[in-house]
Amino acid sequence: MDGEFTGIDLFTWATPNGRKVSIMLEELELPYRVYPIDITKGDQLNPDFVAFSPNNKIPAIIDHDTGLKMMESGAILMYLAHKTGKLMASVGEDFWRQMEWLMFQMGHIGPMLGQTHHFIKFNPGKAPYAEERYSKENARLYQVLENRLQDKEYIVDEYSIVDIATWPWISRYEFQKMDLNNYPRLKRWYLKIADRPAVRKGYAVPQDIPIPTPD
Ligand SMILES: N[C@@H](CCC(=O)N[C@@H](CS)C(=O)NCC(=O)O)C(=O)O
Repeated sequence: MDGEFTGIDLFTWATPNGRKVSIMLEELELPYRVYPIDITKGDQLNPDFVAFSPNNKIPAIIDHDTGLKMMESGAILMYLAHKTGKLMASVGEDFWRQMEWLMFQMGHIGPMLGQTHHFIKFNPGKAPYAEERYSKENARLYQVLENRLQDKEYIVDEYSIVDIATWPWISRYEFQKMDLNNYPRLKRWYLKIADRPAVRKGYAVPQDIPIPTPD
């Protein structure tokens, strides 16, 4: 049973941060088991989960191969890339460029777009100042990515953990009331990644919801 399984246990929900890790596991073709943590019902506060995810958020993993238990999606992506030697450059300029854009995702794209979801999608009309602030910031961040993709297929040249970390947040463009047609390079990047079989499989964890497709 547990003693024989040497893959990864993934504790997740159908959100951008959760999908980063299921997409990564699909890309790497690592064996994994899914444990849905329903954050709408408070599963993330269960002490058994908080024991290895002390910020009580998904995603988190347990690697039965190494015994490592870990929270924070960016750290998990780096761990899995390091474990397999895939989807992250080895130390050198490309590696640091990937770290730069991974930190940009973790520090800006995730937290700011998360606030857009909170105020614009789930609580419209309650806080006009916050709606204006986060929709402007959302558009500004889309433009940063649009500029970055001007002469690049992926955010840091090769497809990497940076794209995997960023893509699920852009897949929520409808929640953010953003029109991808105003960002043609970002739209091209989005559609190209959406077409990857591993992305389609990882997106469907833990619930099979269709990937949004812009007109
Ligand atoms: N920086 C964390 C953020 C994780 C996060 O915000 N997870 C959300 C879902 S996307 C969550 O678990 N929310 C539950 C809660 O806030 O109680 C990461 O990237 O893993």
